[in-house]
Amino acid sequence: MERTLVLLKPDCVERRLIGRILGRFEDKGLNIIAMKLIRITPDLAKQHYAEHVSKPFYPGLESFITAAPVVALVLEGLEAISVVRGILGATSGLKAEAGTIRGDFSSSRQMNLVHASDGPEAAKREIELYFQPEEVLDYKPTLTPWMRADDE
Ligand code: FUP
Repeated sequence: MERTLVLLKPDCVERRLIGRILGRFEDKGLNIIAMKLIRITPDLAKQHYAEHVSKPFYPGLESFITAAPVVALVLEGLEAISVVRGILGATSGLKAEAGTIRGDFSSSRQMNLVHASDGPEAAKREIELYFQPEEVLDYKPTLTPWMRADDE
């Protein structure tokens, strides 16, 4: 099982898309094992986007990500990191395929609605950035035997 950090960004919250986007992850069979509504501070934004801080687009990205609350959550599932990135689609909503979240709901590179970790190291770092260990809940939903075979 893998875990990944997902953010429903300010555009997702402001556009009242939280429920529909969470529904896509639930429909897929991913488990929500942590979740909260928070306001990202400039300091947290710089930590989250450390690799982008020196890039020309960073000031606009920071203004955007701090402009309204976000929903931070941890999703767990088989190959969750790549599965969730697939559900999101390409970074730009203009390039993302129809059927993906960004392909269906976004026409922007910056306002692309959802963030998800891009690999195991990023997932570990980002989950620790947003959640205390006790906020991440270990449980096995009762539907699990109807979502995949025991040996998968
Ligand atoms: P992703 O991994 O899909 O979230 O995308 P990146 O790590 O490449 O980019 C991080 C965020 O920066 C994305 F949400 C979009 C934003 N971005 C811009 O706003 N302008 C750019 O030119 C590139 C990325």
